[in-house]
Amino acid sequence: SPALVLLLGDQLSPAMSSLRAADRDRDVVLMCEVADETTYVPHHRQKIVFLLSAMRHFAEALRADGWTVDYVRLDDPANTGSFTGEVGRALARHGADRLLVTEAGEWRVKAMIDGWAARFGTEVQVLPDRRFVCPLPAFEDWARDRKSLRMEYFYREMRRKTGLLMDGDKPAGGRWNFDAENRKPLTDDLFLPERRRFAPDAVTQEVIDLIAARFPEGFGDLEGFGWAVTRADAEAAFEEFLGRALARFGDHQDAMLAGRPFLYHGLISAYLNVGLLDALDVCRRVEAEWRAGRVPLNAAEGFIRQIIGWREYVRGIYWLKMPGYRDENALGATRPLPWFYWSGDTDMACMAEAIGQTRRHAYAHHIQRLMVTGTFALLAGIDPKALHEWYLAVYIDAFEWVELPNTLGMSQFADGGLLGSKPYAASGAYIDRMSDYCAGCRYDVTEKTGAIACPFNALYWDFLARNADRLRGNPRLGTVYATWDRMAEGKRDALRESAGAFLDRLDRDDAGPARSPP
Ligand code: FAD
Ligand code: DLZ
Ligand code: SF4
Repeated sequence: SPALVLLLGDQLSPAMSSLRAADRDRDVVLMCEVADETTYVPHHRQKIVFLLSAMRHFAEALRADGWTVDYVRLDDPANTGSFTGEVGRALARHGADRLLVTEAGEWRVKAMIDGWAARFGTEVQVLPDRRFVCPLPAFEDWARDRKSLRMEYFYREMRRKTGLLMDGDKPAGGRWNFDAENRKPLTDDLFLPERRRFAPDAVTQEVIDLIAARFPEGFGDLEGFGWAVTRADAEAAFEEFLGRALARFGDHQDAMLAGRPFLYHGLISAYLNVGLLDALDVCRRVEAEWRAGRVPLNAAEGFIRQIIGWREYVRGIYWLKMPGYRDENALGATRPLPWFYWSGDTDMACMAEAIGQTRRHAYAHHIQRLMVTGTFALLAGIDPKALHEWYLAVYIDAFEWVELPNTLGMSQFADGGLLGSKPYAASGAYIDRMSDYCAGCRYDVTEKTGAIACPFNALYWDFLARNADRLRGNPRLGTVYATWDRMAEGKRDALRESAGAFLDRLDRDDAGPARSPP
């Protein structure tokens, strides 16, 4: 009898270990669109369309390659709506006595899979996900007995292991990290590459219609969907990035410009995360651009560090620390997520830009996520779990293994400093330095208190004062606490009053008729 090969929606690569272990002439591949996966957070509708359309295209590619694919559609009347229900039905349908699956990317799904052998009385073979440079057991070895799990040291090991940007056993250019060169702001008159939009084909259009009908009030625009949904198009998108944007990626990695959502970023996280692009391959091609003299080293190094450094590292942290990790709340933050995170309706120009483009494109680049929506939530004391569910919902690339450590750890310091050595707290001055947002804002970034003062300014000091017991001992915050202590008492009071008034207004605006996520 055949084995059933379950292929999850973020496993769309012919290199999956489950496919490698299967027999194309005998076994059946199961792919299923299930209601539970489309609703465990209120996903951006473009994210659902991207996943389902990429799944449908990949199923066709597998069939063309000789596989038997059993594909269950979301609107199939017999669809039970869950992975467990669909695996149960398919095992019976095919008389399969064995299930093959590559390990899931999310704890929630892993927990389901762990229950299947007993539930179905079937052999369940869970295979490692080989799409990553660092296997999970190797990460555990690295983390064991280490007091501090800093990304930088992990990254150097990954450089040595892959040989990327290495000259013998030395880092190319004599340094591991060129981040100090990557903090240049941008001006609007610089050349900005146009980014290609992939117009929906008939398959994608059918999914768009399905999702529009099913989630009429769902979060996020559907018009303008332009993501690649096949390997070939994801390749084309990456080629375009190599040729037109990579050279400036490093210099302007942290910059932000109003009305320019993409700048010199890769726009490839979603493709990497679902298997349309391969992480190591992408890094090798970026290295080749540098070796050929077409892009500077700080661009190639910065990009490669994000992938073999941060991306691999956060995955390791996720599996090391789950399931307890998602409940951590080291700063005891409890404020509900403000409604404007969903609506975009706020008079803070930086927040309106970041949230507005998120609604339009299911995309914001790293500094917008970290230093705008993330920093605001940190300063305002937003419940990290509510914020986590927002980030998991709204971005095209959001899967819990990568999103949760970035949100809870890097951005909110809710893990007490496992990921970052200090909280990413900053006043409006940071945003003003790195963007052109403040010029178009009703608030004045240079004012510290009062009705027109930039809210980030007073919130910044209020955050430090509120969390002094927890943060004062942090050596990297020594000088800011010294500044706070030296401040005249009247000035300190005025800052805290200003912050208090802002937060009261925020709570009042949100206290109207009960609002739940779309
Ligand atoms: P580029 O700027 O072009 O970077 C290149 C690649 O590096 C990305 O495609 C991505 O694969 C990788 N990368 C960069 N930074 C990180 C990082 N911090 N962690 C892991 N990989 C990284 N990334 C996701 O893929 N999914 C998420 O759900 C996600 N949630 C985030 C939530 C918060 C609060 C923050 C601060 C960051 C989050 N990131 C997430 C990381 C990062 O913001 C995105 O990977 C990046 O913005 C994707 O756009 P890009 O492809 O244009 O990236
Ligand atoms: C995100 C998502 C969505 C929206 N829909 C599906 C789906 O219908 N079928 C599917 O197999 N996967 C979907 N996914 C991705 C899964 O949630 C993701 O593969 C797992 O959570 C990773 O463990
Ligand atoms: Fe954001 Fe403050 Fe600048 Fe307005 S003034 S855009 S709120 S940082």
